Amino acid sequence: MIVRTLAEAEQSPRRVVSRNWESTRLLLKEDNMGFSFHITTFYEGCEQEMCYANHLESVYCMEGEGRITDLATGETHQIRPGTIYILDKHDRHILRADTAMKLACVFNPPLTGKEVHDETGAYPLEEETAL
Ligand code: 9YT
Repeated sequence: MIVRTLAEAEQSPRRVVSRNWESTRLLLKEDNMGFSFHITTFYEGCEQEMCYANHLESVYCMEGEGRITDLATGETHQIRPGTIYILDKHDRHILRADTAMKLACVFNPPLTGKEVHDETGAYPLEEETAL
């Protein structure tokens, strides 16, 4: 069994800070669960294009409001607490945070913890990542 707290993980390298967001990776590949689990904050006003070509991702909104645009269809969906979006087709999308949004994210395969978005908005798989 593994027990940890967000507060302690935030004080460790599991917390990564990017330009538009920060994320604490509570579960990573090294934990051997087959998925990773993250608490991610997208900062107010930010707009980020992403396409996880190598991963499936589910994102549950706990706090804040924003919008997600599916770039395949042009459709935009409102995101608010209680909404989950599920990128089951490696969907290329833009996330906009109208207020700071606190999100719980699950990735399959799990992230290793070293990932930052590449130029396509994806996270390369470990094998493809030059360290
Ligand atoms: C909402 C979203 O795409 N989150 C991605 C996870 C986060 N950026 C992380 O932990 O890398």
